[in-house]
Amino acid sequence: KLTLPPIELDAKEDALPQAISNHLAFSVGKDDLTATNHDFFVSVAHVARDRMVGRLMETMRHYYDEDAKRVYYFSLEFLMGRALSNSLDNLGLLEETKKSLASMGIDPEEVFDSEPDAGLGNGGLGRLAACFLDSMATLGIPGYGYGIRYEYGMFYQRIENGRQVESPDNWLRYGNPWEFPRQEVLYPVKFHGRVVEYADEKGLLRYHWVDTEDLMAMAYDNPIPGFGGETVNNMRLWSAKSSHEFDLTYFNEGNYIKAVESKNESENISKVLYPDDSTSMGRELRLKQQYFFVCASLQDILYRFSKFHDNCDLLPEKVAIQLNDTHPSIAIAELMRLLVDVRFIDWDRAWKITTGVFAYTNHTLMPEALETWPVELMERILPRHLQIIYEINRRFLKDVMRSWPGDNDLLRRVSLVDENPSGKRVRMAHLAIVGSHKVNGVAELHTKLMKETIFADFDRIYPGKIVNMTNGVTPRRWIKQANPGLAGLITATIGPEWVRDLSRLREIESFAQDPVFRKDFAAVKRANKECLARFLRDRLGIESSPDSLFDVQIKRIHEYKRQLLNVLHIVTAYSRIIRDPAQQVVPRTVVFSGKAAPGYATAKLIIKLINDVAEIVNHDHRVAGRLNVAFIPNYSVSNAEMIIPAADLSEQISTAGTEASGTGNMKLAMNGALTIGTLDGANIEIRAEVGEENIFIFGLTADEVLDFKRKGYVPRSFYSANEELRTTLDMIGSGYFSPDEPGRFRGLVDGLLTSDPFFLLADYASYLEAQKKVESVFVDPDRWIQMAILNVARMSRFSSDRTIGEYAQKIWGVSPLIPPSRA
Ligand code: DL6
Repeated sequence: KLTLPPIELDAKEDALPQAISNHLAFSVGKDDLTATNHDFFVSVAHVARDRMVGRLMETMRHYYDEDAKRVYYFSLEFLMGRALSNSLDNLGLLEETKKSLASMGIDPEEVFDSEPDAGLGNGGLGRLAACFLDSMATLGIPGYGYGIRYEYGMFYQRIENGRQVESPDNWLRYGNPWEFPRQEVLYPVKFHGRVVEYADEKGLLRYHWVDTEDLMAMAYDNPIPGFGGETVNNMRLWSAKSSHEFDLTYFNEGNYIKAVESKNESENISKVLYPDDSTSMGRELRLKQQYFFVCASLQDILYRFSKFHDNCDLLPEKVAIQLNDTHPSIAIAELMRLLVDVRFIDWDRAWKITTGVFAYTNHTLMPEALETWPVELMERILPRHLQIIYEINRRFLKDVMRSWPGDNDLLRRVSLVDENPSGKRVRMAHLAIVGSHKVNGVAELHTKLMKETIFADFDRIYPGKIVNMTNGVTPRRWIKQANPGLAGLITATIGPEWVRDLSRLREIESFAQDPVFRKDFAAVKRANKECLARFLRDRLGIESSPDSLFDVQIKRIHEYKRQLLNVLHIVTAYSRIIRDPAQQVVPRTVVFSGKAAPGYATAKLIIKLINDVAEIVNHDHRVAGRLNVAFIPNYSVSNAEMIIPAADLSEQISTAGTEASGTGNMKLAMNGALTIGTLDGANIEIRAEVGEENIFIFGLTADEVLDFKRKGYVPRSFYSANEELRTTLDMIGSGYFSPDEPGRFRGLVDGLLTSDPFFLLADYASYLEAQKKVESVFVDPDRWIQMAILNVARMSRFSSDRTIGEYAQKIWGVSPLIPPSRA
């Protein structure tokens, strides 16, 4: 038993400048003469981390003392963004820190802005994981994040000559003051090799995975403070380390490059995040990444479990693992391997344990995003896992056969192996469904469609297994931090409790009628718009009036999200102006931001089109500044935090039935933007909450889209029947916006006229109608503000605290556990 002085947990206000100054000297090695803003960021981050460590330890100790059931969120992506102001705010130190920095003559905003975003995710799925970590810590749920510490996160996007140019995101270049490297938390991970069968002493058949190529996974811990700082949870990210520094044979021959080659190769596994969230690329390195983090995480979890328990049957009582999409679903085969091959538990018992532990979240219905792995690839990289998957499949199909005798078509459809003539493939979603006790969609419509379409067979086989967990976002980051003006107004009006309990937001509903509150609300929005207008002017050279309607579409660039439909509206509005420049128009600033997957040519062409249209429209004197188009490069968490509070209109215009949920729609509405959207994803639930009179809905429903697909869709008929649509498409297709290369967008337009898989032409007229309605309301500022206030007041359902509460109760079977000293 050691006797150590207690850790000093609480900062005294006057101690902060001293602590910052100390870290500047002792952690960074600088003084005031040489320190940069980034040096101050590192110093303040260390101060914040110091305040978290004791609480982290206390939280972990409490989980041990209570032998708590833990939740492990397995995700290949955590899109955390910046951590400094979030951590300080959650610890209750933000204002004091700002004051301390200011008292030292340092601009706090510059310090916060010098933190690089932790962009370890593509978009919605990764950011959801980050919101969930915040909510688990805030609610006091024993939740751990497990993922990969990519050396390079989501690529950096520049726009050159209107086109997307990617460069690597070297976010760790200047180190990462938040993480604790755990050199001693190191697990072996095996690949390749072969499987040897042998009989144990009782004559039972056993399996050895031998002649493998091994590497090591090393842990980096990142504290996750909940709001109020009572609970500090942990996110553990793995980095690949070679199991041997260099090959001595080559080294001794003097061939130094060759000697470290294999080290470099194995460390490549955690090098870079795959920058595509819409297709499954089936690349070897990606499968290796998946297995790498899953294998290390399961060893870690079993190690923690085994400190207190030697009976693995108890695992489902103590461990819940949530699979964030199918990306980590190889974990199901790996846990079976650990139980059957390493712990010698018989198959049926092992299977009961495994299915009791895992649950799987599906995030997309798009067939091209559903992961499948070539059997040949899996056999080469994970030969034992392939055998296990075959055995899971054999038993599963036997059960199905018993209930549906003779239905061979059903067997073929639900099999874990797709017997494709071009090569067999393992269907990871099927593995995830069969190996989990619960499967969830992320919005009501999405879950319904999962049950009726892609997973209809499984819904029949396992009634009740597929459930809905509508997504949410954390109000700490997406209101309190991103929009301090609005947060301050809400707190001044109803008190501070809403930050932890978003249902309290309802209380501002009655203030929608209060002229003073309305004025204050409008002033907050105005200030945010001025700030964005300054950014557009200073960074992009675009002059936009804060009086104009700020119309925002910020998300990944994808055909199904229909940025192109937005462009059709812009071009129509533009051609209306140039036809009659003297007419009255509602001034509009249309803002786009988003990245295209580097290999997604059409999405990249859409970016080029947006920029080409912007170039012409913004400089046409007839427009006279009444219509502006801006593409903000490098969409990221930080950029979202700046854009969202300034938005008047939120574009959520995906083809009905394609967007699983959306979370940007929630962030924007919470910040008082009105939604123009289709009946897709969570838009439907947003409409139900805010009321249909406070949202602009248009377009085909998911059923109507299906109907069109069944009966045949002729996009050209919409072109022929609508003169404005014809003018718009002809302008784009004939090179009006691309005089240097008139045929640049011909293919894009022809695609719409001939196939239009996302029904832009079918929805064009009703989209324009909805936009007209938007303008008719916007010219009545009082009415607009009232609607915006009602949106904010009625968005409480979309807090990720509510979502996590539902997961905890209905899937994980865990409850909050606050350390006694902080309860
Ligand atoms: O569930 C989070 C988020 C949803 O809100 C989006 O609608 C959905 O597109 C997104 N999916 C992905 C990648 N999908 N896969 N695989 O980010 O998830």
